[in-house]
Amino acid sequence: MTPDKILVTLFGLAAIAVIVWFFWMVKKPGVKAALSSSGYQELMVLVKGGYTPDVIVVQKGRLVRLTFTRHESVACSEQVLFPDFNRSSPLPEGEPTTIEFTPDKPGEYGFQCQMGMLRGKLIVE
Ligand SMILES: [Cu+2]
Repeated sequence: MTPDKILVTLFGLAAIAVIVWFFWMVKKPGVKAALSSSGYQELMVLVKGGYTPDVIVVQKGRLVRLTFTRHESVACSEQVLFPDFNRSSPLPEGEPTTIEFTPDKPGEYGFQCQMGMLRGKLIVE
């Protein structure tokens, strides 16, 4: 191999390493819900091909109020479920829909569409 071929190969391997690191090793930090003046932890979630943000960070022991707005008509996302908190709600297209609950234990809890294809994570600190 000529030096420039070796260089290209090394560069390629480095690029692969970076891609692997970026997609599998980096933990998404998540978006913290904002504390409102009335003591709620509030966050807006956009529903379109997934949940944005899909990692939500809240504090335990305070009421959480998540407002989902669905900007698509595909059936997949027409419901959102929080199985660990016994909450679910239909999400009519274009209508902000609020889900409220109070997490009392720290941990990671999933939320999803009714088929489990769209997924998000709630981190309770
Ligand atoms: Cu779905």
